[in-house]
Amino acid sequence: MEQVMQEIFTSILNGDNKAVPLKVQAALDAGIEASKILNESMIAAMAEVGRLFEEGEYYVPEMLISARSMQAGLVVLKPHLMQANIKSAGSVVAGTVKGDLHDIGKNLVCMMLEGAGFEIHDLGTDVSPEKFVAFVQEQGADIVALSALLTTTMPNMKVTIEALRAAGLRERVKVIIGGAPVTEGYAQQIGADGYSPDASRAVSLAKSLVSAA
Ligand code: B1M
Repeated sequence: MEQVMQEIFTSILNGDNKAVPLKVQAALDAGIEASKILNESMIAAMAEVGRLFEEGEYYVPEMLISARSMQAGLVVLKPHLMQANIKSAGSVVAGTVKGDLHDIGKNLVCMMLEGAGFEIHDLGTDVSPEKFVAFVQEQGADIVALSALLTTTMPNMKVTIEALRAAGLRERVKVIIGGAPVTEGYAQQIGADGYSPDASRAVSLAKSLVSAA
């Protein structure tokens, strides 16, 4: 790994939210592609944070400060991840499902969709099925994008889809899901319209669903 990439990785592990944006900028200045910085340094660092947590070397506070430093780096990276796109590709209401506070992956998905021309309404984290339903009812959307990082909160994706159905809105929107524990099989099982393993493939998925509608 180039030295600056290694330094970003280490700064995220250390939760150094002053160093991370500076080093991300240095990597960009050195001509390293934004997607390479994201995947090979930043997302890789968060995976390592998860491993250290599993092994009992990191606790929740360490995970949290690493997450904050990752978010600080994403601020610098954002304009470089987004491609200019003038016409609206469709509207998306996004959120991390009820009970779940993880938002880095969801934020990345929103960022990439926005960059691809979608209009984004980000409801944040811990979003109840009722809140998604109310948004679709009041403002409408082409796509409902649900993220979950915990096996215990994944079932709330199903509950959200059922709430949309109960409100008579299911046929009006496409539902896409993702997040580390989520799989294609789970998406089929709960009746989602699509699953994406990462933020860039969420863009192609969203585009294909909107154009097929
Ligand atoms: Co927590 N956490 N966490 N955590 N956390 C995980 C998820 C965990 C795997 C760690 C571990 O044990 N190895 C584990 C879950 C175990 C499980 O359920 N199987 C875990 C746990 C247990 C917990 C707590 C329960 C810990 C506790 O309190 N004892 C607690 C739960 C709090 C809650 O939500 N109610 C908790 C808390 C936290 C923090 C708040 C400290 C912090 C989150 C801060 C934040 O997000 N603002 C945190 C963090 C940082 C992590 C890890 C280390 C990193 C997550 C991350 O940001 N990854 C994580 C370990 C890991 O994932 N390996 C872990 C980087 C991000 C870019 O990836 O979010 O996967 P990800 O997004 C990807 C794809 O999944 C996909 O695109 C993105 C990349 O392109 N994607 C989508 C995501 N959403 C999508 C939606 C789509 C499509 C694609 O369409 C709509």
